[in-house]
Amino acid sequence: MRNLLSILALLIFFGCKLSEEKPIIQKLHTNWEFKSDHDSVWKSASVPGNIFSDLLEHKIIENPFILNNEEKVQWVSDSSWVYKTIFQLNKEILSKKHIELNFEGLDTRAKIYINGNYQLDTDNAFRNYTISLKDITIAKKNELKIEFQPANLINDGVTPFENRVYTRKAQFQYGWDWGPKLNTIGIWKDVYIKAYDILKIEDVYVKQLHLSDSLATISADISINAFENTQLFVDVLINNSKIATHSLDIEFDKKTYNILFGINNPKRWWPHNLGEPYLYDIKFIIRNKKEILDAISAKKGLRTLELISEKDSIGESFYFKVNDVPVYAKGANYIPQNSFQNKVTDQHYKKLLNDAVDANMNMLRVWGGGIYENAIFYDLCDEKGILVWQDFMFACAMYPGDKEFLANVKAEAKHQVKRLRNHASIALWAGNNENAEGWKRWGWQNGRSEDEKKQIWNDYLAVFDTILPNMVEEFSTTSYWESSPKYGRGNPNYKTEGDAHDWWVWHDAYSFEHFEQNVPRFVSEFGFQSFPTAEVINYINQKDSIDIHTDAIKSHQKHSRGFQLIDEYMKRDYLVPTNDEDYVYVSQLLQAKGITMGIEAQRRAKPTTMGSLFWQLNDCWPSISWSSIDYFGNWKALHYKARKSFKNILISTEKTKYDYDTYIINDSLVDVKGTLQLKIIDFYGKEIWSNSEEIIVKANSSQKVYHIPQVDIYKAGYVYIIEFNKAKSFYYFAKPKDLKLPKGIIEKEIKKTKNGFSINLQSTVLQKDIFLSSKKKGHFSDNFFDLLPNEEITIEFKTDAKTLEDLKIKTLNSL
Ligand code: BMA
Repeated sequence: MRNLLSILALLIFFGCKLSEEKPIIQKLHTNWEFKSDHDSVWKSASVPGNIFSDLLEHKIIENPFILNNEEKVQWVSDSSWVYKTIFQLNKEILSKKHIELNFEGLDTRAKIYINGNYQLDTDNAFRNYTISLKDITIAKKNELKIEFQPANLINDGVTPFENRVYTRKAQFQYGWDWGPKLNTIGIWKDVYIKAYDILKIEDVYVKQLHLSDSLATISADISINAFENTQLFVDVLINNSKIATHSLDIEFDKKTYNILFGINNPKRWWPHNLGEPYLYDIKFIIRNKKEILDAISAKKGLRTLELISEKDSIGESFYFKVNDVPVYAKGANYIPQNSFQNKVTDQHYKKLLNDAVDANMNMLRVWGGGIYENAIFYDLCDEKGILVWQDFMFACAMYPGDKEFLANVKAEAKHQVKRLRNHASIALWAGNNENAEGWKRWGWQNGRSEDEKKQIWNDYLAVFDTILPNMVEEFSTTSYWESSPKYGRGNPNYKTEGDAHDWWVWHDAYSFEHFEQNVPRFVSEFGFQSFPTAEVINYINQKDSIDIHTDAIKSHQKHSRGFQLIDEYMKRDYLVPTNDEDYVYVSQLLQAKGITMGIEAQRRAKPTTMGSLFWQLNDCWPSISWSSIDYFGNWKALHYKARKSFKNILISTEKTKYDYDTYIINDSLVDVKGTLQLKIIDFYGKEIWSNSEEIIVKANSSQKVYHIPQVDIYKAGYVYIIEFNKAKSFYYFAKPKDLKLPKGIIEKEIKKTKNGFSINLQSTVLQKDIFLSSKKKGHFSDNFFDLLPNEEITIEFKTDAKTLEDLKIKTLNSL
């Protein structure tokens, strides 16, 4: 029906009868079977998918995400596997002059056979492969067979590195400090037939040549693969209206045709916290007088965007300029959402990226040990106005530099840069994660000869200083950054130049206060772990109640000092609970406290500092990790508190030598006027001191707006409340463990609403870090918040549940 309607619309549009002759696409996702290479029995398989999912489906392995099962399934990655399917080509396809078979992603080293005849070897999960079926006799029924080598294939590479670096696939699957070792093989992306007669469009590059308020000049490079010389037309449509028709002299072979057009009074694309992320729908239809031969469209956001990295009085800047405005980047590092990519649904992408926007994040870094993400990820980032810092997929290692490897990397980079270049959200291509820091600082050079070291560094430069920047330059207009971070924290310049990974806290066990004393220019990683919510813990253990001392939980903590560090830091700031449920709650508060201290110190340092991306947004399996959202999508305390610290208008107070200094950080692009209201109260609501002042906070700035001296006040029992327009902040003068929080009842009233429940809370005393929880699946509009004495607060709980009898309320007061 929809097809019919669009054909009808086109008929009306062209005012003549145009039939559609676009290439025919037939997905090959059915009839798949698999077996290990030494087995004789074939079993049904899902495509796209991977070997673990298929084995799990047939109950040959146990769920590796629960208990200690991960270790039981390691044999899977040591085996060779074969997949096959029988496919039929219908008459229409068979009648076409050109028939090709496309693989969007094979993981990884495989041999492809059609009807028993060898076709192709593959060795890069990040590239696509095409086989022309033109010269192969294609019967109506055909067998496609793919033989995969073991995922853990030991490579006989010339340089002695970790095994993973020799195979171009997701590196985290070999095990990471937040992820299991579940190294997959399989057909992980679409497989399809494409059939056509005269031509197909390969690609369109919609390039913005010039952008002003009155005009955008756009150039479109349309790559066409044609099989005859012919005269055709291209119609250009913007937001479904035809703006131009050009004639094209199409020549045999792969060629690129350039079309220029303009958009008057263009609307710009903005990160969502600064404006509307407006997208133009731009479509190109290639046709002759009778029929449409192919069409391609792109959603295009018009904006200027560049990384500004230039020498200044401090060292070297690192910030992003969007539409000529320096933009403070707020967000997190993103890792793959599952060890098994086939389990990640569109819904997962939508939810996670909504969660990022809800937490006022305007940038995500797609970290280099994962994957180049699916199209939907970038489409949603475009739509939602989230900037993407895109790493190439290289992390924490030195990589080979032989000819074959370099050619493979070059093809991968070309493919990925071209694939993502139309996205308004792409802000940066970065070469790798911590490879340079590791080489210079982590002892990787130990025990190697001078020649060997020279060779390894030259190989590094070949990839990250030559091939990757060249590919980015040749195929896009995006900025390139060689390695994140620019300097390791052993180098004194780490604070004054480029981006930094601030792991003094956590890895080096420095206090959270170190975030305030040492603020780099752009913090592209800093993080702290916490336990996930009860749902995840109970799933790992397959139990009904929280137990964090099981072997299963231990096997889901991948950082060797993880538990010890959480405990050590908790002792510094909190009273350490003895029961597991409370411990989990405080671990989340601890993580949120540390990371928001970092975010706020970094934002106060604007414009010297221009970015805060914490480590890490999400999890790839149920685990104890640095994430702010757990494997099941539940927000930890950090996500709720980061949402406040990332607001466009933030009030933030810092203790200095003699004072408490209050700043207002205004990320919006207008000056903001208002009344600054300040008061200190005790935990029973008695006012100790108050003041107010009219102020103006400059656009896009961080401004010190008030200070009070450190007079002798009752630090354990007072809270400092600062309000400015709708913004509000609470500052405590003592560490949580030293606060004298009163015991007091929280009155609650629960009402059923259309989308769940509304929960009304009040108390006669200050209640710190109220945590609402229920076993019912749902989302609280706020959580881990403070409630002031005699104030009312209403929280919405969005859920499909019909009742809410098990609502639990925890506070720091009640521990
Ligand atoms: C950073 C990342 C990851 C790692 C994380 C936590 O350095 O780049 O490699 O998982 O730290 O240790």
